[in-house]
Amino acid sequence: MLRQSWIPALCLAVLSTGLAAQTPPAASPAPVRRAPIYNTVEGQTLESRKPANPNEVPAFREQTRAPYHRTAPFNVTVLLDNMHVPYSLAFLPDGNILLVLRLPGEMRILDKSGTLSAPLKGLSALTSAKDFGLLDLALDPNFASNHRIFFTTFDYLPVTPGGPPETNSNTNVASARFDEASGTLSDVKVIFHAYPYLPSNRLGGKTGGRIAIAKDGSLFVAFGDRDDDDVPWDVAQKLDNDLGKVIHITPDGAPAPDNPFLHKPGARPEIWAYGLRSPEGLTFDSKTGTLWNTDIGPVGGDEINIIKRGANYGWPVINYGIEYTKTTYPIGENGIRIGNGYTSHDGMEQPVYYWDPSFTPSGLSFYHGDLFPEWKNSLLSGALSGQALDRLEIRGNKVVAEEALLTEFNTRIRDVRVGPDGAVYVLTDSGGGNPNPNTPWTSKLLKLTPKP
Ligand SMILES: [Ca+2]
Repeated sequence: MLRQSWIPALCLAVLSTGLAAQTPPAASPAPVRRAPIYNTVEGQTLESRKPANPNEVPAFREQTRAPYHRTAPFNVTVLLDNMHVPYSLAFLPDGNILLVLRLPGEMRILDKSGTLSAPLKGLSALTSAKDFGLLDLALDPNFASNHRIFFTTFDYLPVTPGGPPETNSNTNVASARFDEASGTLSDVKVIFHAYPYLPSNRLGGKTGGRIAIAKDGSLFVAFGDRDDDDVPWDVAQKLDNDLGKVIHITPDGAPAPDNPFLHKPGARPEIWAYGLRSPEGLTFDSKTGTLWNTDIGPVGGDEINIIKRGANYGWPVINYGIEYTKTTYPIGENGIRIGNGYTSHDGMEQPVYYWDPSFTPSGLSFYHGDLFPEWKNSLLSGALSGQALDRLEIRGNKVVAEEALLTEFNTRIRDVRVGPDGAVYVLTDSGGGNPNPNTPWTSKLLKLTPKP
């Protein structure tokens, strides 16, 4: 596969103007972190590295290390370059793209000619005295008539000498009316605050925030467990909070009427599913209505799950893999196991698939487009540490083949979306998890189309 060499001159010329408000710092280039070497021998496992814990046995044959399958080469067009941390996008009915930049929390329009707008006004109602960032974005299924958008936000703390100010926050779900003709946002409001609010030292990590909208307009949103301590905490197993959960709410932010724990004493009524660690991908298969999720686990335990009503996905009681190196543990040659080392337990769901060792899956889309016939029924997952767009062929809700794409870019991939034209749009992420003035801004929006 060859990266297409031409980049529309107009696009780049406009980009340098459009991103003027996001002036990149003068930073020395970061060392290139190469993508892992994936095995590309047809039929052999794509993953060639050693498992994190060689003693673990998957629950079924297709649960990990799928065989590689090559599909046809394609063209890659760089639509945007030199961005900081783009996070998500949505395709508007008029053919433009609404783009979200995570920090400093901007939405911009990329129009059909390749012109990127200035940041949309109207979000100041959410920022008040705090700094904030944006995460995912989704259009109401009836956007063409009601112009409603949904997005997730979080407050963040700029790195300041003398320590951060105290604040309490968590991931939020917000809505707004977006008028395409004037490019303005109005009626901007938070419709849901994830519970509990957390002290500042727990902000920034495992925000989750991915949104999947059902055909009835209700929202499923995933939140991470926000844990940044040495010892995994068990909030994901408790129903009195929204951490490590998928919630299900109406467009107004109320618990959906079919939620499983509406009448359970002590349980949050918005919870749909629980036991997740750091869910970074959430998408519907538009044909089957199946809700797919990627959950970043410990080393060798990154998961793909099918999210079901009321189900428990096990974290941190069960998981494949070993914990990230923590200084408070006695660290053996192979690290330490999770909890008591269980990978299965009654009443807890097995992942459909797990990557071993780490892949750090991110944004997720299901492919049913017409441009890539070979990709039909594939789950497309971004990968941060895996530095790939992973194509996972799904048959009977099992992964039967895998193909790591875009590895030649040697960069983290944050999100993937299938356009109305059947092309695949990919956001790369050079920015790391938190604002870092020394990180070069080289994130891109890529468009994948078949070779003619
Ligand atoms: Ca799990």
